[in-house]
Amino acid sequence: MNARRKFLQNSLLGGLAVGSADFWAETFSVFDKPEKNALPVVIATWGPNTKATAAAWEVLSKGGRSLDAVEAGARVPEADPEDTSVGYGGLPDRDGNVTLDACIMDEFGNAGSVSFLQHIMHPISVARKVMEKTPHVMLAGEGALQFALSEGFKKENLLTENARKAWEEWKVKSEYKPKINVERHDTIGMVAMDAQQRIAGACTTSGLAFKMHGRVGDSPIIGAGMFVDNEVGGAAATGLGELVLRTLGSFLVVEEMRRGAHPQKAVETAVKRIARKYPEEVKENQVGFIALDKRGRHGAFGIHKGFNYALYQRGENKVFEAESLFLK
Ligand code: SD4
Repeated sequence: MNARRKFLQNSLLGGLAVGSADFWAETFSVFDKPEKNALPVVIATWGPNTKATAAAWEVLSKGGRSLDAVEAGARVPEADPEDTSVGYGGLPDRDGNVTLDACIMDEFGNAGSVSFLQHIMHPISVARKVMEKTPHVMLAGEGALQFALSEGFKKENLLTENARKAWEEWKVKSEYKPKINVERHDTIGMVAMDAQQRIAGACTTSGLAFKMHGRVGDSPIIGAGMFVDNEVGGAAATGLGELVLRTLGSFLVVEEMRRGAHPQKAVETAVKRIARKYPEEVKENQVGFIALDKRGRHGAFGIHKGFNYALYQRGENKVFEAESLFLK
């Protein structure tokens, strides 16, 4: 709905006091008009995900729907055995099980998610089925697996030889302490807006390497690992999920944009919130956010240097280094 129509509707409803701060925030934080040539657009966490943004662009450039684009994009690292943080080839938990988390949202605010899912290469597609075919938002563990099998997904061994070796090496000391530059945080979080200005998001991961069996991170939690509101924009997170879960980071980013913040300011606010609340934990842990607003503007920010992202817009698929809170 464009801003003027919404304004009229709200005036007719008469319930809001015109002129109050709330009224203006609700009505005019809706950025109806995209910037010049800003559509379509897709943004994803981490540089290697240019392959994923290219797959999403395939859909978007043909006039396709953003939901199909983010699903197609997320499936790329899920099937890539070289990607040790997502799907097939993902590093296992401390007992040697590859357990996967994913979520997806469409332009209507529908959401689907799976957590602690094993043996299925494409959790993002299972999450989409949860959204479209069940009355629920999230399925976990055995139940998610049963549902996937009933939908025709194949049961597979996702532990590659390389991942198994890495696990064997880790077992020698069995030390678990997530650290920047040790974990390869390359969970994919993705937000896309299509030519019809529909916004969708996806997030998929094998979670932290060598985590406790049963641990679920931020990535499948709507509002933590990813959030979309088609009136405003979308956001996704990567890094130490516990920090994002406690602050509901992606939701915070979208709400900041609703209040009128540029996506860059919104992601900075979310990172600063985490740093203020958990000053000790942020010294050694990374979190990064990406965001996209209704006008096609984007933002990205990390706690530490080293967070990068892929952006496909105006026909160009590029990797950018994000700025960070700590400069070293
Ligand atoms: C998690 N946020 O499970 C994810 C980890 C991550 O690349 O980003 N890994 O906490």
